[in-house]
Amino acid sequence: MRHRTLLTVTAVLAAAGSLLLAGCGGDDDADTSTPTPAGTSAPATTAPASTAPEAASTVAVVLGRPVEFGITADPATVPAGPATFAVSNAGEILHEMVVVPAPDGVDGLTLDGGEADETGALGEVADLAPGDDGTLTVDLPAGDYVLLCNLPGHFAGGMYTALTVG
Ligand SMILES: [Cu+2]
Repeated sequence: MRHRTLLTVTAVLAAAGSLLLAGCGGDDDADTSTPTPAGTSAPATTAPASTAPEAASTVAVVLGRPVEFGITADPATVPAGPATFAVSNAGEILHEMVVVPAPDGVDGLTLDGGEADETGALGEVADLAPGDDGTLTVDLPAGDYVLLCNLPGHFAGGMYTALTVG
């Protein structure tokens, strides 16, 4: 009789323990399933300071505004020579900025399939997550350029803008 009571108590305690463990397990699952903000995206391309003389022009480039496939450059005309592009992604999806010579304008860059021909590109700030920014410093020969985002569908969606150098 006494033995059975002990067994019963033990069983009850075990059951309670299982419930507690199950409760804890549930909490743990909830905790681990909470997405941790991925702060792991690689730092944006940053040109070495040695390539950025004090006389470099600065062009502010904003991606993802006023529409998601929008891109603006301010100023849109700079003198030939070193220029630093300060690029920020104000949109809600991933974007990039590529500096492409475009002597024949944007139409001369368009490929079948809607992507842009990046031949001769001087550089890029790749894969900017929303809210991120990055810089690129390049030596710009005089000429006509297009700043564009060549992620799939973005260029075809109108994500380019002209830059005149010289
Ligand atoms: Cu884009």
